Amino acid sequence: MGYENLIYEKEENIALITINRPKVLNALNADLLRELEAVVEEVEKDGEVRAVIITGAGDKAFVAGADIAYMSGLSPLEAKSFAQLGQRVFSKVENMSKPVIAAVNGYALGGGNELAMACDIRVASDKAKFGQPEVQLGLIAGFGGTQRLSRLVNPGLAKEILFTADQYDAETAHKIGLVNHVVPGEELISFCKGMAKRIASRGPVAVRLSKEAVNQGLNMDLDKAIALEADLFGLVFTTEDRKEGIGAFLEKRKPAFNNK
Ligand code: DAK
Repeated sequence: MGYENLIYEKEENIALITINRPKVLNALNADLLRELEAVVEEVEKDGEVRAVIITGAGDKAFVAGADIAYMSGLSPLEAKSFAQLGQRVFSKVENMSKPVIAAVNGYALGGGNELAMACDIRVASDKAKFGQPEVQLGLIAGFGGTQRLSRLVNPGLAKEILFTADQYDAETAHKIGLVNHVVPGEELISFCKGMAKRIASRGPVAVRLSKEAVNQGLNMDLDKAIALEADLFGLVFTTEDRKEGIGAFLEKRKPAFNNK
């Protein structure tokens, strides 16, 4: 399928999705969100893809938030369905069976930070800036930000970020645990591709079940989450990939996983 607001590329078993509205710093409107939903569904169905990278077009922004001009024309009911659309799409990103890396190449504000937080792993360019400026517009975060932020960084920091609308540089975002790594801007995509390739070389079912264990476990009591891990551990023992991975180790060769 062709996309107008994003670029979809596939390099071997890595999918690269580039949010592409650079004139408005890749701000999110409903058309873009619908395309993001469609590409996520396309990637999810594609058995060849083992890892996904999401980034922004240009060197200035990952995503500078929801499109303020677009939002200004919405009725309350339209605003509700826009928030529901964003929440649905970001949940799809979060719950994809494949790992998703956000390559944060610049501003990640409001909905942009919320998109990055819906990804599994965040890597920032040293020029990236993070923040939730909604209160400056008289809004609150509408795409899951209040919840994902307070789970990722401590609740006090999340509240400070949400209440002040301050912008945070990449080093600070790293220090508080919002991003995993900070790399020079020109190395961002190659760094993320390197990580995606390492992930893609591991047992795909095991990677998928690891993601499921973390995501589902975070919403459970520890006892139930540990029980879920045991169930998934049992499940992974039924796979051909488990036989291949252990066999390859014992035979001192590289595993050739087949995602079964
Ligand atoms: N929306 C629309 N256009 C944007 C934009 C945005 N979020 N961010 C930037 N642009 C546009 C600018 O208007 C400008 O357009 P032209 O004037 O050239 O036509 C162009 O991109 C370049 O921006 P600047 O000229 O401003 O560039 P600077 O380098 O001077 O500044 C900046 C960069 C990122 C600091 C600045 O652009 C900025 O502050 N942008 C807005 C950041 C922001 O407040 N983002 C929105 C956060 S609120 C909800 C659903 C969702 C949400 C909430 C509720 N419900 C429906 C309930 C989420 C809301 C948000 O994400």
